[in-house]
Amino acid sequence: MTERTFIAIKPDAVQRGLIGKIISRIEEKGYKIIALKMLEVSEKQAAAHYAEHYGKPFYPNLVKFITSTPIVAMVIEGDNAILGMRQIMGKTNPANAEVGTIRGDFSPEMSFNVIHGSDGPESAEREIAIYFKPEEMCTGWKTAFEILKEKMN
Ligand code: IDP
Ligand code: MG
Repeated sequence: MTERTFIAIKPDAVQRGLIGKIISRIEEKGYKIIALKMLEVSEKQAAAHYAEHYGKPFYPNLVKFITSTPIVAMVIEGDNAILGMRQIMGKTNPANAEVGTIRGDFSPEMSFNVIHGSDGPESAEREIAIYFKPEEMCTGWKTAFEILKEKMN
């Protein structure tokens, strides 16, 4: 099933010059980037994004971190893209993330785990709406992968 998921390249990865490498992994997998922008996350956006973690010990630092330096926000579309992106990202704690995943390859630490990805259809819809307007979705084009699949139908 075609899904959309919200992905953010976090401030640590932006500062460490990893934007290109992370985007490459998403493109190489065959997913479609239908929206992309760099932005400074506002306090309001941070609170909405991480509402589920409000009150946890790491919450204040999480908000401080996500609002500290720009992020690169994206909407990614593809077959089972929500779980697929979580697999490409690797486990939340990079120390436990498999080698070959983005977190496993690019970070040793939980607080600097380089990428965010929605964890289910409801959070994807909610998170996309925090960062993007519907008219920001670029949907009127086809990837080479989509064209390839169409030919085989
Ligand atoms: P996820 O990013 O893999 O979905 P969540 O449990 O939703 O993981 O946590 C959101 C973010 O909060 C994590 O990506 C990480 O940056 C941070 N975080 C989660 N748990 C901890 C913790 O125990 N210590 C420090 N930071 C944490
Ligand atoms: Mg999460």
